Amino acid sequence: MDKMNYFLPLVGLATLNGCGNTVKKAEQKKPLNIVYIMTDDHAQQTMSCYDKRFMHTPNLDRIAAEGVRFTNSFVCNSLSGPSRAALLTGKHSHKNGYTDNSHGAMFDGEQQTVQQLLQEGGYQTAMIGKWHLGSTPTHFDFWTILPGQGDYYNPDFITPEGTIHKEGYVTNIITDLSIDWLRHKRDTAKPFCLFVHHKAIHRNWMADTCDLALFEDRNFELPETFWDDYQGRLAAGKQEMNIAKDMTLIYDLKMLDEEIDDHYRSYYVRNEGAGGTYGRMNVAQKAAWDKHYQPIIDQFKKAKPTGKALAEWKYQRYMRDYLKTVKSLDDNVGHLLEELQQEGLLENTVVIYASDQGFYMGEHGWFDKRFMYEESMRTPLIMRLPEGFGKRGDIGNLVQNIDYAPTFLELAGLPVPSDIQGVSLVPLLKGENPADWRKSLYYHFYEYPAEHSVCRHYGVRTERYKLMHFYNDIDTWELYDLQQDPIEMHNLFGQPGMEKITEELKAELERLQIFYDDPIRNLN
Ligand code: SGN
Ligand code: CA
Repeated sequence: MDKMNYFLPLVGLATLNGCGNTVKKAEQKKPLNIVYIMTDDHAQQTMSCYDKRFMHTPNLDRIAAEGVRFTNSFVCNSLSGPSRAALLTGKHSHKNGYTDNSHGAMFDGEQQTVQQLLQEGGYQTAMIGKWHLGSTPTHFDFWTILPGQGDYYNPDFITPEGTIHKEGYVTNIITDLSIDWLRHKRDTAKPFCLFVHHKAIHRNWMADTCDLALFEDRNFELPETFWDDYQGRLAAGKQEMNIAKDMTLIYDLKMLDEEIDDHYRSYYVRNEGAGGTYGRMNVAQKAAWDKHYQPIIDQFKKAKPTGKALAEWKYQRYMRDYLKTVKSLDDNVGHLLEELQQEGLLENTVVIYASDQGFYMGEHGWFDKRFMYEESMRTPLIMRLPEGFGKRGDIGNLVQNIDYAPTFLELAGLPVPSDIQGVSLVPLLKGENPADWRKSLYYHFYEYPAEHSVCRHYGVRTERYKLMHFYNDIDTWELYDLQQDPIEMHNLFGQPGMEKITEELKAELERLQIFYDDPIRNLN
């Protein structure tokens, strides 16, 4: 690809040539910057540019309106660390070595990464926010990261100089740190790639105190699959991420009371170390929190819902807390866009917004992610594009998070090494429709046995079908026709009439496993 295609002309600049004549630097181009904003567990159902049912997200919508919205954007392994490793390497989990979040997992930062290639190509690189890869970040000129999952309130951050503590709400702080880096810390002579990685909207969905009152008057319709009984889907029935059964009253839903039982209570109330999500708040924050939640706790104790009523009550509380947390995120994305605009950076910066994976907002009765089913294999992906990129509106091609690294490299005018497994999205951003674009995606989830008990599985997704194989302590296959059954309730595997498509999809799955060189394959 000709790198000059993606660089913007520097207008009106004049210089002296070797003979002392003034020449217009018509050929000189201004390199593109990249701002990659990633949230955690952000369901595209709760972005109004994707889905208008729940809330309005004007700032996220602005990114899509001034650029593109990918309507078929997926991850390769729906979990934080693996998704981040895929982002940084452009490779599937088995190739970058980071297959799950299990305790002690360490990303090998010595391997080839996109930030390393950008840095070697003259870019400044910065990483701010959730890192979640165990090891110390490599090849960033600047980094300030949350330890592990980080905290919503008064978070600590790890920096090359040691751990620092910040008072306040994490989404505001990550935005402030990013703006501070843009304004004061970067070398303005160089192009940059800034990774802004939010903690929000991760469990336990804690909003900023200023947003607590939002959505309290709303009653959300239950998703049509809320009461799913998982018939014909063994692995789906074994999970432990069910709102009715597994969502906790204190830790998840903030019903802090002596009479309420919750084995996760200490994760909420302890006041030292990471994770005491309520316990680590300061006096003013706790006062605002209690003022909001105490009347809800009182009401809950009075009503004492049980059975189906309790499940529905939990769903409403979950939705409200989650959406409040998104509100702050959307506001902060707005602040960052404003900053880029005011600094005159928007004209040569590509702003990308994605999540580390999708999330269940009650579909199949669930919260969390992990499964290759649509809600969690999908991830939002929108990009604000400067002039010079022809495409606006929707892009429907099948894309995956392994494609981000090669996209960044091509935006920077740098070559894409042949061992990168993803494909640059730049041709799509230019409005091209490459005839040889991929027709299927590969997925592999490994973290089992583990929290939420989602069995290991791999699979293939084409535009119309999905074939999944759950393996390890079970051996089951699932097949969906996404055109007929977009909510994936009818497992067609083994049904009469499905023989031919099953055979084709199995062949395609094997082709992908060989193509991507996954050592775990052919498990029949
Ligand atoms: C934590 C959460 C889980 C979540 C994982 C992975 N439990 O362990 O609910 O699935 O993170 O999430 S909690 O009790 O600590 O909230 S990921 O996005 O980081 O992969
Ligand atoms: Ca996540």
